Amino acid sequence: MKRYSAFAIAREALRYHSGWERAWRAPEPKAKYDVIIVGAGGHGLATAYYLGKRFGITNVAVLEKGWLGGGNTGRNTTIIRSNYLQDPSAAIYEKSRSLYEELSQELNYNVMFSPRGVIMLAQTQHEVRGYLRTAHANALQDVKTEFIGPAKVKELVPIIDIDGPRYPVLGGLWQARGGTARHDAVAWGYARACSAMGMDIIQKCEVKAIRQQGGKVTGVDTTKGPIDCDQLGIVVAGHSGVLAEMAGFRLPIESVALQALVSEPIKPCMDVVVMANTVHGYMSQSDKGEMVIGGGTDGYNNYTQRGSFHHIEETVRALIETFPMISRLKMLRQWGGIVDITGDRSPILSKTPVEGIFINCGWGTGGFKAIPGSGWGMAELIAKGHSPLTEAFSLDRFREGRFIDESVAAGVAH
Ligand code: FAD
Ligand code: PYC
Repeated sequence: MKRYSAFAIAREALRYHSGWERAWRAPEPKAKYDVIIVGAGGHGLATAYYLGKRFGITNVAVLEKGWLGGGNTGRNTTIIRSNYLQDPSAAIYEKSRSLYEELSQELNYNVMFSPRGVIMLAQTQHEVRGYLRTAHANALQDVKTEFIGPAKVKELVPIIDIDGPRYPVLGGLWQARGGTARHDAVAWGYARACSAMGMDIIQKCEVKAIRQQGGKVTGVDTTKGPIDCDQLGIVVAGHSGVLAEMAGFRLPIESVALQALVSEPIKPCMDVVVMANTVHGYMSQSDKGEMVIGGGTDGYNNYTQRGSFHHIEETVRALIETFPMISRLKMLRQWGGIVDITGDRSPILSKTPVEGIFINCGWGTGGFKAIPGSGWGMAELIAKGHSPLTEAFSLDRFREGRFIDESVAAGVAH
């Protein structure tokens, strides 16, 4: 893989950009791999990357039914933060946030990590108490957050209406090193690095069945034919239940649509990320100037990558209460993704009842921020059979009642 650098740009400028190579290869599948990962979203690609990088396991295929990054990874509002409540969550989300700090250098690919700061607004007394509790927990976990008052919120976000008609801003949970990154670039950067290690990323290759013998996985049947493997990672977000059914077990998970929209581009007006969880909206401004807006999940299970219409109206109406200026903006595009939600709003990173099959899912409305940390831990789980980062997130917790309740930190209305 040729390194991207200022020197490379200058060199290619002089030879009419004829020397750039494909970012990743487009191979046909081999008959067998040591590890197959199903799903070329951020989590699947990061898992493959750290398998190679940390454990030298490179006979790996990542199978993707569509195009890589075309699932939730390329559809989210890119918010990165680690202000969760419980210790196992703080560990994996903060590991992830810290990996984001260096990810562009690590992958030699600009993922445009922008630690511009994230505020979760407190607009009810209940939220004030919840976020104060989180700030105290984060202090013990060495996650840098603080509870700030309304004056400081106004200073950070001049366009906000602190005295909103229904829900005045009472303060907020502020994480100064939270922020955003370019979602496609995260997938593309990991894909390029995986391909450079010799891994095969195979797009338009849908897994249709999972084969096993004597309780152990032996391979998958795909739209490009059968492929054998010793180990299988299922990393398919909203389709996790479908793949689990192929393997013969059930997951405590629901799939629903979550949607987002962007406005026309405007001049810079807000240089932090704001989540207003009581009124069900969150907003940041993209580098192009568009206001990036998201709302709550659909109230019923579905597999549409669109979301229900009334949500657009509700999200915009809610945000206008807190940001009156957006009432004058035209909205340009809207889309949805299928998110995989567990009862305790925490992910599942786990072995499964089938030997050799591992599952990484349940990131729900909040897994973009977790991509590097999840890949780091999941690779260790597959390579070594256990990982301190993933231990608490095993499937057993649902049987044993060890829930990791993150319904406040999840932030998005479910
Ligand atoms: P995906 O990116 O969905 O990848 C799974 C892949 O599996 C897909 O590409 C799919 O095509 C493939 N697949 C499925 N079935 C098969 C099969 N049978 N064979 C082969 N391939 C298959 N998180 C945040 O942290 N911050 C946010 O601001 C944020 N905002 C969001 C806003 C929206 C509108 C949405 C929808 C989500 C948001 N999220 C956010 C959540 C985040 O996007 C997801 O948690 C994360 O992207 C999940 O990544 P993934 O790799 O697990 O899944
Ligand atoms: O998890 O921070 C988050 C988030 C914001 C919008 C959707 N998810």
